[in-house]
Amino acid sequence: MTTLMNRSLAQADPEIAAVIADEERRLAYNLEMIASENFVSEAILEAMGSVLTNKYAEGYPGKRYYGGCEVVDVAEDLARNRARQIFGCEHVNVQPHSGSQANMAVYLAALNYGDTILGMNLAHGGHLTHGHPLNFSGRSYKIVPYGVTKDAETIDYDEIERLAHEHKPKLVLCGASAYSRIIDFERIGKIARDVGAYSMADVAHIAGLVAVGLHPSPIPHMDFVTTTTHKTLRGPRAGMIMCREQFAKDVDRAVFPTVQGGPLMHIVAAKAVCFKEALEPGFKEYQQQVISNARVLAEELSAAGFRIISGGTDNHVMLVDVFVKGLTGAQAEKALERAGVTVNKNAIPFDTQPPMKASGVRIGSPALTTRGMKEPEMKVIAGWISEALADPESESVRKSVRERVKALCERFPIYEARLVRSLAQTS
Ligand code: DSN
Repeated sequence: MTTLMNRSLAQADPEIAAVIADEERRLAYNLEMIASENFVSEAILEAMGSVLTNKYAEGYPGKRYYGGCEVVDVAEDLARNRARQIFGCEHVNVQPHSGSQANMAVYLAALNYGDTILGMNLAHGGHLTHGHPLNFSGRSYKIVPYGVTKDAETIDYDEIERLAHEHKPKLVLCGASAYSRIIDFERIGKIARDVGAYSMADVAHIAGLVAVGLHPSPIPHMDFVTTTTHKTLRGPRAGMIMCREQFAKDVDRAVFPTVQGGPLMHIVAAKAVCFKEALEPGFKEYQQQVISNARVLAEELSAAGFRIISGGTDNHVMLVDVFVKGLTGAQAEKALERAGVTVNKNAIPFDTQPPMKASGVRIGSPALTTRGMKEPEMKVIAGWISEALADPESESVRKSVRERVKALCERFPIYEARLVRSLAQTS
């Protein structure tokens, strides 16, 4: 007998089933090049869609406020132990629902409202939660922003040092959402120590590279390290905090009960799966390919006349100045979207355009690399980007690039079985 409890999604809610089928189709036939996005494995999707979503588990393994937590305790311990093994950190909290909540918990653990934070300016590639005036961080703390140099467009470490001595912040923050160069965590950690400040790195973008040693680790140099788990780390959409043992209790208390209530145990379990995948040899090969693909893309776009901020990339992301070709970032984003290439408009350092227009687009290689694309595909795609942006209003150019994008996507399928199933259910 069919009841409220045993129907398929297509039977229970055809509208949402159609949304999911549409999204599966969008992912399958477009080139996902948003630097902060990726595709999780089938195993991670399975963990996220599991019965663990039903469990309340406020507290931590062995010390919960609810009965019946003996099973989910195993999942959280697996996640914590694997994260420690990957990153070599002393303490880890795997409960933050997001990067934003991970950062909020660190601020609450380390600071009082009104304290001074030295953080990277969003307009120069920083993070929203590192002190943007409209974000809780900018509203709760006194923010002193630092940025990149005008000539090299790389982090101005001398400025950080000068500002740290001038403002005596209580926390020095680093980590970026649109920065393509290696970050010198050692130097920033030392600057923080020299002025008696705590230090924190948000490695959300580069966590996967750090996990396999392809970007220097912040762990030895920073008091706190936060990350999301869904970007290069390729796990579920969520956050995590690592810290020195001396801060463990304060961080745990800040996550629960200060910022969050019950953890999302299905997501915690999915993080454990993500970390297990990150410990496998294929994960390092994947990250190496992410970097190689980004490098080739940057070289090809540069050869096509675009300006790559800082001249290139050492990681998975690049910031491309499209204003040199007479387009705003918003126009470029739209033209590429219509041609089947998904990117986001992004301010470039010292941008002359307002944020909703911007002079650049941010492009990343993690998701395409997950599909199995390599250097030859990057060269072809760079050519298509250039073609689509050379004549952004042309319907024939858009159509021609769109068709080639679709054909390439068909050669590198993603979530194929899901797509076939949901198309069958919703057609
Ligand atoms: N919003 C995320 C990004 O796209 O990079 C993190 O700030």
